[in-house]
Amino acid sequence: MGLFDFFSKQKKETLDKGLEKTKESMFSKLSRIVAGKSKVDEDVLDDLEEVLITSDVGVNTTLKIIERIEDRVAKDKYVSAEELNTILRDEIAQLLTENNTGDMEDFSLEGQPSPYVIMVVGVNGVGKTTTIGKLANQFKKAGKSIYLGAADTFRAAAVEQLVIWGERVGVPVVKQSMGSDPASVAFDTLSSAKSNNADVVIIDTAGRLHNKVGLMNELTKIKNVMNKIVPGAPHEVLLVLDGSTGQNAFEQATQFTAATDVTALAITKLDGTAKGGVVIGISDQFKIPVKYIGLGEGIDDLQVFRRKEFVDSLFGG
Ligand SMILES: Nc1nc2c(ncn2[C@@H]2O[C@H](COP(=O)(O)OP(=O)(O)OP(=O)(O)O)[C@@H](O)[C@H]2O)c(=O)[nH]1
Ligand SMILES: [Mg+2]
Repeated sequence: MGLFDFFSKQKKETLDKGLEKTKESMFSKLSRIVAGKSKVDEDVLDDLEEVLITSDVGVNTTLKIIERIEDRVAKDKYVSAEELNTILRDEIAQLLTENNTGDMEDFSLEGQPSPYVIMVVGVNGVGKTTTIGKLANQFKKAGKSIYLGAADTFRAAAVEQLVIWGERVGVPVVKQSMGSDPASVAFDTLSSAKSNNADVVIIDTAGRLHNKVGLMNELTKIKNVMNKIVPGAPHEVLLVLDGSTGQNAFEQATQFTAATDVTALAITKLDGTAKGGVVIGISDQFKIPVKYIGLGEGIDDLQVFRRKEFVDSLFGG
């Protein structure tokens, strides 16, 4: 087995293991609804609707999927119950593509401006800092030079946590004292990155969500400062959502997309939850690409989202 095969096998294992709970839950429910049935009929579709909703796909997206399957059943006249899994997989993969959540590019940053600036946002505890550490690790492995900016100045521990990740990955972290202006930290980080010809900058932000106006003002201020140093920055506003919170993640996405222009999503903590269906629903409701998924606390437990791999892993390849 070549090195490449070894790594792709390892990645598949991480994905399968991470999605295990969602898969088990969905799979067993699906098996139950088709058990003893020969074809996909109204009853099966009613049950399927319930399965998708209880798997946190969300009501709107579930109805969309059911409608598509209904159309397909109507067209094909007879669809056997065994085919349900395949059809479901096709329709979900198709839906993800239509929602801009296709296969995301890797960490090569081809054709991207340099430094490529990523601002990471999201409420407390969703996994922002951890995701930044994991991302920095992957960019570094891809041969990129990186600067991290500790613009979550709200808690001393937040700065400390990013510094620890910086040491672990071996990348510089720009910081100021606790309570300092986040925009000023962003300024310093981009300035250092620019004068050192860095390829990537990732900025951590505080997850406070007192109110939409306050959040919007703060994020706008950080963005304006970035744009002054690196025109066009931030190139990516990455919203981190905790997948294990299910419907709550939808709520957070609503609030953040109203406060700022979110360009990409990272959905974390898919391991240890049966709510992995949120990835499908959130992609469909917000039409923002799901770029990364978090599958554990370890440094290698972050993957670039690939729709086919995801769907295959969820429904058994
Ligand atoms: N199981 C699992 N845990 C994760 C994942 N991502 C993050 N965590 C854990 O979630 C907890 C919170 O992560 P942080 O990265 O500190 O979250 P944060 O958004 O930076 O939080 P604040 O700085 O408080 O706003 C930590 O214990 C992480 O190890 C994941 O994909 N899977
Ligand atoms: Mg943090």
